[in-house]
Amino acid sequence: MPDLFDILAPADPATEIMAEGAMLLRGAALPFEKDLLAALGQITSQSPFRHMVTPGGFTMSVAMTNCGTAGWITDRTGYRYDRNDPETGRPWPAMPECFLDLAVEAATPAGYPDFRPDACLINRYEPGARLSLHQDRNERDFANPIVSVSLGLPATFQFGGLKRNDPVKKYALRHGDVAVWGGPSRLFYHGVPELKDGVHETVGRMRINLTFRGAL
Ligand code: MD6
Ligand code: FE
Repeated sequence: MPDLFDILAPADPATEIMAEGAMLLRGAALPFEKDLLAALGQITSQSPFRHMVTPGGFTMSVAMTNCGTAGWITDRTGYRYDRNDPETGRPWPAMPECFLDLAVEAATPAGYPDFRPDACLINRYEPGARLSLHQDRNERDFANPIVSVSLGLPATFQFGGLKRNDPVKKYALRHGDVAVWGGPSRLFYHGVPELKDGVHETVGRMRINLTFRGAL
């Protein structure tokens, strides 16, 4: 028989609500850690991390690659999804099964059981790298959420609102945390301030972020 505390408490103590439609699942990627890191090595041996250039001409401090049917890219002509890696001229590496399994397993309790990502943008932060406040709006259908997996060094996640100037909340994202993000908060501004230096015992001197999207 549940007591009053069980009824009032969140269903899972490892779950935090960031906003309507946005949820943080602490440690949800930990059971997948070994498989994810092995698959990541396979991906980056085919499509290595690279520092892309923004349409404004700035080289990003975060290094990126992709897997899946489409990959997110930026160059002097703009931001977009492309089926091919512009560095190799070949299709992006396929989405590994463990990536897809984790994305579906995280999206389901967050309220998006039908999410099937076709793209995964992979971000590598070395100490000092940052991602300024932005919206994710290059995807075709905003009905799809984004599933975002943190591995390696911890980072601060800034999470604002629909307007660039809306106040931001801050969340510490640690190894294994998964943020699922959609519905009314799908277009909220967010960013990652400068990564602090450190060494993670399995990932090393970096943070890796996997963001799964429905791009096409
Ligand atoms: C990062 N993430 O965590 C960058 N975008 O390194 C993102 O830009 C992001 O985490 C959309 C939804 C979730 C995210
Ligand atoms: Fe983003």
